[in-house]
Amino acid sequence: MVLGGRTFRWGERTHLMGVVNVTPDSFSDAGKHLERAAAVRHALALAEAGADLVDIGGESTRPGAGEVPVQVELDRVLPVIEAVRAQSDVPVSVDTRKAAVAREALRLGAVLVNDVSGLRHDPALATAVAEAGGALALMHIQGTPETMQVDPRYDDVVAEVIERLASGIERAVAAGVARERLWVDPGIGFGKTAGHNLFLLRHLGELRVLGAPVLVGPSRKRFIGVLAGGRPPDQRLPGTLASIAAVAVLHGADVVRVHDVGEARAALTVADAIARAREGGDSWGPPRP
Ligand code: HH2
Repeated sequence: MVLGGRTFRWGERTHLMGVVNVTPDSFSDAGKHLERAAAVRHALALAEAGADLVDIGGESTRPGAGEVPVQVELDRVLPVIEAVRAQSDVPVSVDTRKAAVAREALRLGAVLVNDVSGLRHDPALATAVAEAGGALALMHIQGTPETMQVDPRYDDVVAEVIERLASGIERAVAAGVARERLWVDPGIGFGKTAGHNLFLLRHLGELRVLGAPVLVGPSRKRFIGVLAGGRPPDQRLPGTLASIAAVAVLHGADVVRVHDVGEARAALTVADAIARAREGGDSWGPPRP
């Protein structure tokens, strides 16, 4: 798939989406990049470190977070998108649930809209993407960020996530988004217990029935801190790298959304090579079937 002038060859390797939070309250890097220049510097550094695209967001969706007014979100993300587009050819995605923000971001050159509500928050978002000919990542969430971690329950987490993503795909296509420009994401940490997250990561490959590239974002999330005995977000890099390497070897993800791009790139180079190793030689080839 060609996105923002770059070709993404699915199956060849795990691609990297670098996280740029222009927010005062994100769970992992609160306020570090709220200032415009800092956010732009950070995005350019992620591109330099090997990000295949950078995901710029102006609303935290951490557990318990409330909604940010449209104008505030626009004021946070648009100048950053504009500056990154002017200074780099790295493709830009916008992390938003709102059609108004998506529309303006696409107008300024963003090529993908990353909607953590999977079109549940603002159905007009699909139309905005369709009109711009953009790509759309649909993420699964149970509930809303405000309440999602209260008591998440599923009978069959993998099947229910797939079913909801499938209905999101149909709604996006009905609104005019090209099917081949849709990505899916199981929404690690969005209305899920640690057990649900681990099971989804283990079974990520099953999302392939949806016929769309699979994006996943375990980076620095709470379940990693819990497994490591209660580490805070800034000490969750080793666990994050283990999670994306595991997913790469299991052939689960086409794109991983990470905060630490350079480290993730180094880890995935090894994990991708293991996943593609061929017997009796120094080479590795296409992924095993
Ligand atoms: N996770 C977060 C935000 N956006 N988008 C997708 N597609 N998948 C994810 O797993 C995902 C996402 C949460 O991480 P972060 O942006 O660092 O935190 P916050 O929402 O607090 O800004």
